[in-house]
Amino acid sequence: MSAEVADALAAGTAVVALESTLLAHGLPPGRNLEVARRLEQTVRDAGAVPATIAVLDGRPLVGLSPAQLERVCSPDAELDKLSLRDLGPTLAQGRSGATTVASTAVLAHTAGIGVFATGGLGGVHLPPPGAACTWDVSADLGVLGRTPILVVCSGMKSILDIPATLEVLETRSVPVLGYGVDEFPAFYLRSSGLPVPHRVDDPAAVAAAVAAHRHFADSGVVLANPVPAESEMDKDLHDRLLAEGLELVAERRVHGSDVTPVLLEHFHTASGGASLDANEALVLANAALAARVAVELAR
Ligand code: PSU
Ligand code: MN
Repeated sequence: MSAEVADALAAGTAVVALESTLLAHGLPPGRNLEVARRLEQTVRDAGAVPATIAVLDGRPLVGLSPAQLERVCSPDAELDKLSLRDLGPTLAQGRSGATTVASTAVLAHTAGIGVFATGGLGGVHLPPPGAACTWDVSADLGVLGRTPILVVCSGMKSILDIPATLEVLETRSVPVLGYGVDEFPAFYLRSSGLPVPHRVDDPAAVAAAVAAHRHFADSGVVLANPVPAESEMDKDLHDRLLAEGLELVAERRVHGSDVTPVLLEHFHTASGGASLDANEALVLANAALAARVAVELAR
């Protein structure tokens, strides 16, 4: 743990965990460092301490120095994408990697952090054309079922089967809250057309729901915050790029942990920057909201 994060936790100050896969594998080099710095600043501006999480040279780090943040965002770092299953082998072998929602949630909780901001949750993948079922279900869901942490996100990525993912979250007893909305968001789009199970309208209401849930269960809570309206992608463009992206994944036989980065990359290169703007705007909004909720919870 960085000294700053350790001091904040000891003093009971609000802390917000941030993940590194969205930086290293979800955004292009250059832009990622800018976003990483703005995310940390956004958390500070709202009165909380940011704790970006990654693994460098076999050490799990909670809270990065400016140089470590640069390394995570550098194209030369060639960081692995670490889900929870990869953490043990990577630490034991002294390797480096960026952490997903699953591994970040566990490291954050182990450190004593209860709030975490990201872009989009992993979930149940849509089968590429021609495939019936790939069994590609993100480890994010299993981890949220047994890790008491609040994840602030813009729903799950729209490249996923959203109704199926919501069903799995229900099975795992993970409460899903919609922030100021009645319809569940879909990452690049403000609505998936599906209703949110519970609507909340301010940070205090979120904190109250999280605290009440804690009396009964050790599962996580999802707070779904839609992309700001001015940064939402055009729905037709979105649907076209998604169909193309799924074809591409099937043609190139991409599978496993490469699917999400390949689909996001296709959106970013083929949308003329629109998906990048949306992705950046939504993670920043989620970091700001996470910090406000963390401040409420720390009261
Ligand atoms: N949010 C983003 N971009 C991302 C991710 C989230 O805006 O790249 C990452 C998270 O780390 C999440 C991962 O855990 O995508 C999901 O990967 P998979 O589908 O392989 O589980
Ligand atoms: Mn997967």
